Amino acid sequence: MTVVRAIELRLITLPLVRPFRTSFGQETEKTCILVRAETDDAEGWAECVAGPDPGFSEEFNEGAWLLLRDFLAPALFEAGEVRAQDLGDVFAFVRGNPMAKATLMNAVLDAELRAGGQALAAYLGADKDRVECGVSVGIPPSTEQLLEQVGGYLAEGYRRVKLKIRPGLDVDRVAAVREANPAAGLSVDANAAYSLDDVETFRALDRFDLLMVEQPLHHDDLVQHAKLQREIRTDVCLDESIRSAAHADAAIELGSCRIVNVKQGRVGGLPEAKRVHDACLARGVPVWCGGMLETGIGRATNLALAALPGFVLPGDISASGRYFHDDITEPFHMDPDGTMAVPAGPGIGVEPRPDRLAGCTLRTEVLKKQ
Ligand code: SMG
Ligand code: MG
Repeated sequence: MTVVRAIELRLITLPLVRPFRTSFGQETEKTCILVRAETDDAEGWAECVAGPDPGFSEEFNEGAWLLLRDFLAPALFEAGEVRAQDLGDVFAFVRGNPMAKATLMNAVLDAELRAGGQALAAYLGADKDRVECGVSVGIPPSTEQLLEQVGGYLAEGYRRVKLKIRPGLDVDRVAAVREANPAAGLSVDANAAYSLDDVETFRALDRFDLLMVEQPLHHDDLVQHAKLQREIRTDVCLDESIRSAAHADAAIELGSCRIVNVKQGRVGGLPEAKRVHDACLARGVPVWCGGMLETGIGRATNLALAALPGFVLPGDISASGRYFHDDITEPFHMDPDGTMAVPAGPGIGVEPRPDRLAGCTLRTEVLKKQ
């Protein structure tokens, strides 16, 4: 148990190495909130996975900032002596907003683990010290650029390449990538851009031996996905639709997917992410760790999560250099065998570099316990 004395909110922005286009928008910078929690014993860091716009989910930076400042941080101060694992209850009076809740929870957990000298991966129950890396490729303007990017990533050693698709930029592009890379582990992610009227598109994708098709239909759907999964051979993987372990249970029960993408921010923090993992492991459903173009802070968190035993597929965990020329932490590197080391130091095992942090900060606000 510890008392949180202060919370620092910080909005940061870093240019991306290349624009990242999905079916719902494009990002050229990574702009996100970092939280630093100061307890009696230590300080902890966490990154909010929301972006500038409510495109992936209803959460976005400015909304998350207000929620953290006006509701979650005051509730945390009011709670007095806390453990990170109890914060789900402390924050239960706020409906939804899992990404904002996860951020504060993770910052307190990081402080707690640093004070106790325990690594996050060990705390979560990890059984590996390296994880398999995959890479997610945005939708580039041309097929030639797509082939060049995919070829480059495969040459670097990535064990799986995920192609973002949207209606009209799907079957032909996947065909070209498959033809050029017959043996590569390939998947696609539609970010909810299709409907059941598009079943022929997914039947056409069945030809390419994809590892999975991720979130093809509506972001809040389970029933239509179950219908689609019955119509196609490729495994459906759900991302946006899985917001809790209860959703994972329901999706498996309904047959909505055969694989689950776990993002701690999307499900409201590491404890719930572990429950999603446990639910899937118990039912023999493979999971993998999703990504939200995180800086080194969020990447360290993801690496610890991905080290749990049920994470049996390569995650959207790539080297820092795939996203940023100059990350805010020491950069994460991938070995040529396509794996990355899980941080072993206390907590998430990394901190922001102070000079770099100052250089990319747009705004800071410090909230103090009265
Ligand atoms: O972190 O490498 C990464 C990006 C992984 O494709 C990725 N994330 O739907 O899975 C997903 C998307 C959401 C990010 S939108 C900015
Ligand atoms: Mg996705």
